[in-house]
Amino acid sequence: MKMTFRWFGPKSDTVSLSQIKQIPAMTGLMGFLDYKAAGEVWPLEEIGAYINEAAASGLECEVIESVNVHEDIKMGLDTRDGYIANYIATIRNLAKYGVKVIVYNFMPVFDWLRTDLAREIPEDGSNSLYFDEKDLGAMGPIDIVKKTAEGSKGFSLPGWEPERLKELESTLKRYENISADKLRENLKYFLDAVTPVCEEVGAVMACHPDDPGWPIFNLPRIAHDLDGLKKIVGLNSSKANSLCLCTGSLGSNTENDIPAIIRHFGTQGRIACMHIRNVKHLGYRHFRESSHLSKDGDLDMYAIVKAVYDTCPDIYVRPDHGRMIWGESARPGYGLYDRALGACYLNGLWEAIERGSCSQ
Ligand SMILES: [Mn+2]
Repeated sequence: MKMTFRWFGPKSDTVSLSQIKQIPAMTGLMGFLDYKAAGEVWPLEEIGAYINEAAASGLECEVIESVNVHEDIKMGLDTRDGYIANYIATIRNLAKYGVKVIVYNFMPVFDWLRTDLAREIPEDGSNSLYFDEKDLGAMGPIDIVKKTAEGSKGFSLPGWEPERLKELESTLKRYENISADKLRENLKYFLDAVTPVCEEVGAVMACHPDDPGWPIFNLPRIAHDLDGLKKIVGLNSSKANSLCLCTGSLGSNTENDIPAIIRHFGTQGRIACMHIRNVKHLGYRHFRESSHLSKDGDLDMYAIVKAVYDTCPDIYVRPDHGRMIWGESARPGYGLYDRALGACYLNGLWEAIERGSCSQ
């Protein structure tokens, strides 16, 4: 288990590389260039600047998280080949700097969604990301973008700023004719094109699950349970068609048995990396993110780490979203303190499992 940390780069992260390096046993980053739009080629110089800066602080960067797939690829439009060519150029550029895992998602229209980015946890006064489907009411994505423009607290759709409202409307319209099977077909087309290049340069693609872990706004979603992930792995037999299992995303859905999912794909060598965090279920499609500790949430973190230890011990992991604690101001979910606590806790579980296994 290689412990890593997400870092948004010098211009947009409140956390410094020296702080990350001081977290015990932190070996590297899961890199994130958040200013790159989906479909762009990432130039060598920009990749090099980020990775060299990490290396100067003693941190590796063998995982990159934010090479987003252009919507035209997900929708299977004629224009997709150009965007796939750009994606391949980016894969080649990343590999030149030693990147081995590229995390992507295939969620239509938007990325993750929450209904409150800073919901206070009554027990201790900290706050965390929160979702309650009831808060959405009859609102769809368009209403949320409008609300964001009005400055309403809580709602935002990452990647869909109010000035892109027109584009959002036409994209949503196009998805009315795209079923889950069609979306999978489009993913297969993408994977068939990029995995040979990944094999050539020694990298893998790692699909991140839907978040929250069920379909929303009547859009097709294909990556939120064991069955869906099995179908994705089955689309292309290359080991470069891999997964980034996110315990918080999958864990938002109470139906998912996360340790069983890890064991299933871990034994097949199809997990490249993981985001590990805990969630507290508050009701039907209603949850908040908790500290990483098992007893603070509803996921069994011991069983999760044990499944990694038993089936895929060499993967990259990172503590995922943390709560906002100790008065820190940072990007929601991405403060220093609670994620550092999470990394220490996960490493502690690992040490206990490892030592326990040796003495048997
Ligand atoms: Mn995640």
